[in-house]
Amino acid sequence: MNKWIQFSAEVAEAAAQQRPIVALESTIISHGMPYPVNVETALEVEQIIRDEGAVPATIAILDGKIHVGLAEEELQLLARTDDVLKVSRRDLPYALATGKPGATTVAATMICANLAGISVFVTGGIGGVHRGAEHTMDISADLLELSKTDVAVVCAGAKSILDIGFTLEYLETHGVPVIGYQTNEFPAFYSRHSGFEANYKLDTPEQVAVFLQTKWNLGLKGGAVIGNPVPEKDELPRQQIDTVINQALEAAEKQGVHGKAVTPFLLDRVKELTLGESLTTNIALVRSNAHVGAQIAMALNSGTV
Ligand code: PSU
Ligand code: MN
Repeated sequence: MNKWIQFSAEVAEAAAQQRPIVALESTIISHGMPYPVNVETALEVEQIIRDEGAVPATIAILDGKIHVGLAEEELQLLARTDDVLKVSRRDLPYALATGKPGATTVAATMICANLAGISVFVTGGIGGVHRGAEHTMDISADLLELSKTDVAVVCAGAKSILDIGFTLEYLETHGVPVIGYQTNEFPAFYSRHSGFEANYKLDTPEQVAVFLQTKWNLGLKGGAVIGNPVPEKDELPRQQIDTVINQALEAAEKQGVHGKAVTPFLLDRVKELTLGESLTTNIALVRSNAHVGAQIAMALNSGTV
Protein backbone atom coordinates (compact mmCIF):
# COMPACT_ATOMS: atom_id res chain seq x y z
CA MET A 1 0.00 0.00 0.00
CA ASN A 2 2.91 2.36 0.72
CA LYS A 3 3.55 2.27 -3.00
CA TRP A 4 0.41 4.39 -3.41
CA ILE A 5 0.36 6.55 -0.29
CA GLN A 6 2.56 9.53 0.48
CA PHE A 7 2.16 10.90 4.00
CA SER A 8 3.28 14.44 4.82
CA ALA A 9 5.80 14.67 7.65
CA GLU A 10 3.17 16.15 9.95
CA VAL A 11 0.67 13.34 9.34
CA ALA A 12 3.30 10.59 9.45
CA GLU A 13 4.46 11.85 12.83
CA ALA A 14 0.90 12.07 14.15
CA ALA A 15 0.20 8.51 12.98
CA ALA A 16 3.38 7.21 14.63
CA GLN A 17 2.38 8.89 17.90
CA GLN A 18 -1.24 7.69 17.56
CA ARG A 19 -2.56 11.21 17.71
CA PRO A 20 -6.04 12.08 16.40
CA ILE A 21 -6.06 12.85 12.66
CA VAL A 22 -8.85 14.47 10.65
CA ALA A 23 -9.11 13.94 6.88
CA LEU A 24 -10.13 16.81 4.57
CA GLU A 25 -11.19 16.58 0.93
CA SER A 26 -9.79 18.51 -2.03
CA THR A 27 -12.70 18.69 -4.49
CA ILE A 28 -14.02 21.54 -2.39
CA ILE A 29 -10.70 23.31 -3.12
CA SER A 30 -10.41 22.60 -6.86
CA HIS A 31 -14.07 22.52 -7.85
CA GLY A 32 -16.10 23.90 -4.95
CA MET A 33 -14.68 27.37 -4.29
CA PRO A 34 -12.94 30.06 -6.37
CA TYR A 35 -9.28 31.10 -6.01
CA PRO A 36 -7.92 32.48 -3.68
CA VAL A 37 -10.71 31.86 -1.17
CA ASN A 38 -10.34 28.10 -1.73
CA VAL A 39 -6.73 27.93 -0.58
CA GLU A 40 -7.23 30.47 2.21
CA THR A 41 -10.13 28.41 3.55
CA ALA A 42 -8.18 25.15 3.23
CA LEU A 43 -5.31 26.59 5.27
CA GLU A 44 -7.62 28.11 7.85
CA VAL A 45 -9.56 24.88 8.33
CA GLU A 46 -6.32 22.96 8.83
CA GLN A 47 -5.29 25.45 11.50
CA ILE A 48 -8.66 25.15 13.29
CA ILE A 49 -8.08 21.40 13.53
CA ARG A 50 -4.57 21.92 14.92
CA ASP A 51 -5.84 24.47 17.45
CA GLU A 52 -8.37 21.90 18.67
CA GLY A 53 -5.48 19.49 19.30
CA ALA A 54 -5.83 17.18 16.30
CA VAL A 55 -3.84 16.91 13.05
CA PRO A 56 -5.33 17.81 9.64
CA ALA A 57 -4.72 15.55 6.63
CA THR A 58 -5.92 17.10 3.39
CA ILE A 59 -6.07 14.40 0.72
CA ALA A 60 -5.43 14.65 -3.03
CA ILE A 61 -3.84 12.69 -5.88
CA LEU A 62 -0.51 14.05 -7.10
CA ASP A 63 2.25 12.45 -9.19
CA GLY A 64 0.58 9.05 -9.14
CA LYS A 65 0.24 8.90 -5.36
CA ILE A 66 -2.45 9.44 -2.77
CA HIS A 67 -1.14 12.37 -0.76
CA VAL A 68 -2.30 12.38 2.85
CA GLY A 69 -1.40 15.80 4.22
CA LEU A 70 -0.45 18.52 1.75
CA ALA A 71 2.23 21.19 1.73
CA GLU A 72 1.09 24.75 1.04
CA GLU A 73 2.52 24.62 -2.52
CA GLU A 74 0.45 21.51 -3.17
CA LEU A 75 -2.69 23.22 -1.90
CA GLN A 76 -1.84 26.20 -4.15
CA LEU A 77 -1.49 23.91 -7.15
CA LEU A 78 -4.87 22.30 -6.51
CA ALA A 79 -6.43 25.72 -5.94
CA ARG A 80 -5.07 27.44 -9.09
CA THR A 81 -4.80 24.77 -11.75
CA ASP A 82 -7.75 24.57 -14.13
CA ASP A 83 -7.57 20.96 -15.22
CA VAL A 84 -7.39 19.15 -11.90
CA LEU A 85 -9.46 15.96 -12.21
CA LYS A 86 -12.48 15.53 -10.00
CA VAL A 87 -11.74 12.10 -8.57
CA SER A 88 -14.47 9.91 -7.15
CA ARG A 89 -14.24 6.12 -6.51
CA ARG A 90 -14.29 5.17 -10.20
CA ASP A 91 -11.61 7.74 -11.12
CA LEU A 92 -9.00 6.80 -8.52
CA PRO A 93 -7.11 4.22 -10.62
CA TYR A 94 -7.09 6.58 -13.63
CA ALA A 95 -5.62 9.49 -11.68
CA LEU A 96 -3.03 7.26 -10.01
CA ALA A 97 -2.08 5.39 -13.18
CA THR A 98 -1.69 8.53 -15.33
CA GLY A 99 -0.07 10.71 -12.68
CA LYS A 100 -2.53 13.52 -13.38
CA PRO A 101 -3.42 15.80 -10.47
CA GLY A 102 -6.75 14.91 -8.91
CA ALA A 103 -8.98 16.42 -6.26
CA THR A 104 -10.82 13.83 -4.20
CA THR A 105 -14.59 13.90 -3.61
CA VAL A 106 -16.20 12.72 -0.40
CA ALA A 107 -16.28 9.15 -1.74
CA ALA A 108 -12.62 9.09 -2.82
CA THR A 109 -11.46 10.91 0.31
CA MET A 110 -13.21 8.28 2.45
CA ILE A 111 -11.41 5.52 0.56
CA CYS A 112 -8.02 7.21 0.93
CA ALA A 113 -8.59 8.12 4.59
CA ASN A 114 -9.50 4.51 5.31
CA LEU A 115 -6.35 3.25 3.56
CA ALA A 116 -4.37 5.70 5.69
CA GLY A 117 -6.04 4.57 8.93
CA ILE A 118 -8.05 7.78 9.47
CA SER A 119 -11.66 7.47 10.63
CA VAL A 120 -12.93 11.05 10.88
CA PHE A 121 -13.36 13.31 7.86
CA VAL A 122 -14.58 16.91 7.71
CA THR A 123 -16.19 18.50 4.68
CA GLY A 124 -18.89 21.02 3.72
CA GLY A 125 -21.66 18.97 2.20
CA ILE A 126 -22.05 15.43 0.91
CA GLY A 127 -23.24 14.52 -2.56
CA GLY A 128 -26.64 12.86 -2.75
CA VAL A 129 -29.59 11.89 -4.85
CA HIS A 130 -30.20 14.66 -7.38
CA ARG A 131 -33.62 16.11 -7.97
CA GLY A 132 -35.19 14.25 -10.88
CA ALA A 133 -33.03 11.18 -10.22
CA GLU A 134 -36.05 9.02 -11.01
CA HIS A 135 -35.33 10.04 -14.64
CA THR A 136 -31.57 10.64 -14.67
CA MET A 137 -30.35 8.04 -12.09
CA ASP A 138 -27.96 10.75 -10.89
CA ILE A 139 -26.99 9.55 -7.43
CA SER A 140 -23.63 10.54 -5.98
CA ALA A 141 -21.11 7.75 -5.36
CA ASP A 142 -20.64 9.41 -1.94
CA LEU A 143 -23.76 7.64 -0.68
CA LEU A 144 -22.70 4.09 -1.56
CA GLU A 145 -19.25 4.80 -0.18
CA LEU A 146 -20.83 5.75 3.14
CA SER A 147 -22.36 2.27 3.23
CA LYS A 148 -19.08 0.43 2.85
CA THR A 149 -16.12 2.45 4.09
CA ASP A 150 -15.57 2.96 7.83
CA VAL A 151 -15.13 6.73 7.93
CA ALA A 152 -17.40 9.21 9.71
CA VAL A 153 -18.22 12.29 7.65
CA VAL A 154 -18.87 15.57 9.45
CA CYS A 155 -20.83 17.90 7.17
CA ALA A 156 -23.51 20.59 7.22
CA GLY A 157 -25.99 18.23 5.61
CA ALA A 158 -26.87 18.16 1.94
CA LYS A 159 -27.70 21.09 -0.32
CA SER A 160 -31.17 21.50 -1.63
CA ILE A 161 -29.72 21.31 -5.16
CA LEU A 162 -30.31 17.66 -4.18
CA ASP A 163 -33.48 15.83 -3.26
CA ILE A 164 -32.87 15.67 0.47
CA GLY A 165 -35.77 13.28 1.11
CA PHE A 166 -34.53 10.81 -1.52
CA THR A 167 -30.99 11.16 -0.19
CA LEU A 168 -32.11 10.18 3.30
CA GLU A 169 -34.16 7.26 1.96
CA TYR A 170 -31.17 6.00 0.01
CA LEU A 171 -28.93 6.23 3.10
CA GLU A 172 -31.54 4.36 5.13
CA THR A 173 -31.72 1.55 2.56
CA HIS A 174 -27.96 1.18 2.68
CA GLY A 175 -27.81 1.22 6.46
CA VAL A 176 -25.99 4.52 6.86
CA PRO A 177 -26.80 6.30 10.14
CA VAL A 178 -27.56 10.01 9.89
CA ILE A 179 -26.81 11.87 13.11
CA GLY A 180 -28.02 15.37 13.88
CA TYR A 181 -25.31 17.10 15.88
CA GLN A 182 -27.14 19.03 18.60
CA THR A 183 -30.25 19.02 16.40
CA ASN A 184 -33.19 16.76 15.59
CA GLU A 185 -33.16 17.88 11.98
CA PHE A 186 -30.92 16.94 9.09
CA PRO A 187 -29.44 20.32 8.10
CA ALA A 188 -29.69 21.69 4.57
CA PHE A 189 -26.19 23.14 4.18
CA TYR A 190 -26.99 26.86 3.67
CA SER A 191 -29.81 26.65 6.18
CA ARG A 192 -30.15 24.87 9.51
CA HIS A 193 -33.50 23.44 8.59
CA SER A 194 -34.45 21.00 5.84
CA GLY A 195 -37.81 19.85 7.12
CA PHE A 196 -36.40 16.30 7.37
CA GLU A 197 -35.45 14.59 10.61
CA ALA A 198 -32.05 13.11 11.34
CA ASN A 199 -32.13 9.54 12.68
CA TYR A 200 -30.73 10.52 16.07
CA LYS A 201 -29.72 13.65 17.92
CA LEU A 202 -26.34 13.43 19.63
CA ASP A 203 -25.06 16.38 21.61
CA THR A 204 -21.38 15.92 22.39
CA PRO A 205 -18.23 14.69 20.63
CA GLU A 206 -18.04 11.89 23.21
CA GLN A 207 -21.56 10.69 22.38
CA VAL A 208 -20.69 10.61 18.68
CA ALA A 209 -17.43 8.77 19.43
CA VAL A 210 -19.24 6.11 21.49
CA PHE A 211 -21.79 5.69 18.70
CA LEU A 212 -19.07 5.20 16.07
CA GLN A 213 -17.04 2.89 18.24
CA THR A 214 -20.12 0.76 18.89
CA LYS A 215 -20.94 0.52 15.18
CA TRP A 216 -17.43 -0.48 14.25
CA ASN A 217 -16.98 -2.84 17.21
CA LEU A 218 -20.04 -4.68 15.96
CA GLY A 219 -18.40 -5.06 12.58
CA LEU A 220 -21.10 -2.97 10.89
CA LYS A 221 -19.30 -1.77 7.78
CA GLY A 222 -19.58 1.79 6.58
CA GLY A 223 -19.48 5.31 7.87
CA ALA A 224 -21.97 7.70 9.34
CA VAL A 225 -23.17 11.14 8.38
CA ILE A 226 -22.83 13.69 11.16
CA GLY A 227 -24.93 16.70 10.24
CA ASN A 228 -23.72 19.83 11.98
CA PRO A 229 -25.97 22.80 11.12
CA VAL A 230 -24.39 26.04 9.86
CA PRO A 231 -24.05 28.60 12.70
CA GLU A 232 -27.24 30.66 12.97
CA LYS A 233 -25.56 33.97 12.19
CA ASP A 234 -24.20 32.64 8.89
CA GLU A 235 -27.37 30.95 7.68
CA LEU A 236 -29.01 32.02 4.40
CA PRO A 237 -32.79 32.47 4.39
CA ARG A 238 -34.40 29.30 3.07
CA GLN A 239 -36.67 31.05 0.56
CA GLN A 240 -33.85 33.08 -0.95
CA ILE A 241 -31.67 30.03 -1.47
CA ASP A 242 -34.54 27.93 -2.83
CA THR A 243 -35.28 30.52 -5.51
CA VAL A 244 -31.63 30.62 -6.51
CA ILE A 245 -31.34 26.84 -6.55
CA ASN A 246 -34.35 26.55 -8.82
CA GLN A 247 -32.76 29.03 -11.24
CA ALA A 248 -29.51 27.05 -11.17
CA LEU A 249 -31.35 23.77 -11.82
CA GLU A 250 -33.18 25.33 -14.79
CA ALA A 251 -29.89 26.56 -16.25
CA ALA A 252 -28.32 23.10 -15.88
CA GLU A 253 -31.22 21.51 -17.65
CA LYS A 254 -31.24 24.09 -20.47
CA GLN A 255 -27.51 23.64 -21.05
CA GLY A 256 -27.73 19.84 -20.89
CA VAL A 257 -25.15 19.57 -18.12
CA HIS A 258 -24.77 15.97 -16.99
CA GLY A 259 -22.53 13.44 -15.22
CA LYS A 260 -19.88 14.64 -12.86
CA ALA A 261 -20.15 18.22 -14.13
CA VAL A 262 -23.60 18.65 -12.56
CA THR A 263 -22.58 19.34 -8.96
CA PRO A 264 -19.78 21.84 -9.74
CA PHE A 265 -22.06 23.61 -12.27
CA LEU A 266 -24.87 24.02 -9.76
CA LEU A 267 -22.52 25.19 -7.00
CA ASP A 268 -21.00 27.77 -9.31
CA ARG A 269 -24.39 29.04 -10.44
CA VAL A 270 -25.65 29.34 -6.86
CA LYS A 271 -22.56 31.31 -5.94
CA GLU A 272 -23.02 33.72 -8.87
CA LEU A 273 -26.72 34.19 -8.26
CA THR A 274 -26.23 35.00 -4.57
CA LEU A 275 -23.37 37.37 -5.43
CA GLY A 276 -20.93 35.50 -3.27
CA GLU A 277 -23.17 35.39 -0.22
CA SER A 278 -23.39 31.61 -0.48
CA LEU A 279 -19.61 31.41 -0.49
CA THR A 280 -19.41 33.23 2.85
CA THR A 281 -21.90 30.76 4.29
CA ASN A 282 -19.98 27.85 2.78
CA ILE A 283 -16.75 28.98 4.45
CA ALA A 284 -18.47 29.52 7.80
CA LEU A 285 -19.99 26.04 7.83
CA VAL A 286 -16.74 24.29 6.90
CA ARG A 287 -15.00 26.12 9.75
CA SER A 288 -17.69 25.04 12.16
CA ASN A 289 -17.45 21.43 10.94
CA ALA A 290 -13.68 21.50 11.48
CA HIS A 291 -14.16 22.32 15.18
CA VAL A 292 -16.70 19.52 15.63
CA GLY A 293 -14.75 16.96 13.57
CA ALA A 294 -11.52 17.62 15.47
CA GLN A 295 -13.37 17.23 18.78
CA ILE A 296 -14.87 13.91 17.63
CA ALA A 297 -11.45 12.65 16.50
CA MET A 298 -10.02 13.60 19.92
CA ALA A 299 -12.84 11.79 21.72
CA LEU A 300 -12.41 8.67 19.57
CA ASN A 301 -8.70 8.78 20.25
CA SER A 302 -8.93 9.38 24.00
CA GLY A 303 -9.12 5.71 24.88
CA THR A 304 -12.12 6.32 27.12
CA VAL A 305 -14.74 5.23 24.58
N1 PSU B 1 -21.37 19.55 -2.23
C1 PSU B 1 -20.92 20.74 -1.83
N2 PSU B 1 -19.67 21.13 -2.15
C2 PSU B 1 -18.82 20.31 -2.83
C3 PSU B 1 -19.31 19.02 -3.20
C4 PSU B 1 -20.57 18.69 -2.89
O1 PSU B 1 -21.66 21.48 -1.21
O2 PSU B 1 -17.68 20.69 -3.11
C5 PSU B 1 -18.37 18.07 -3.88
C6 PSU B 1 -17.88 17.03 -2.86
O3 PSU B 1 -16.53 16.72 -3.15
C7 PSU B 1 -18.76 15.83 -3.16
C8 PSU B 1 -18.92 15.96 -4.65
O4 PSU B 1 -18.19 14.60 -2.77
O5 PSU B 1 -19.06 17.35 -4.88
C9 PSU B 1 -20.10 15.18 -5.16
O6 PSU B 1 -20.06 15.16 -6.54
P1 PSU B 1 -21.03 14.17 -7.33
O7 PSU B 1 -22.42 14.70 -7.07
O8 PSU B 1 -20.62 14.29 -8.76
O9 PSU B 1 -20.81 12.82 -6.75
MN1 MN C 1 -23.64 12.65 -10.24
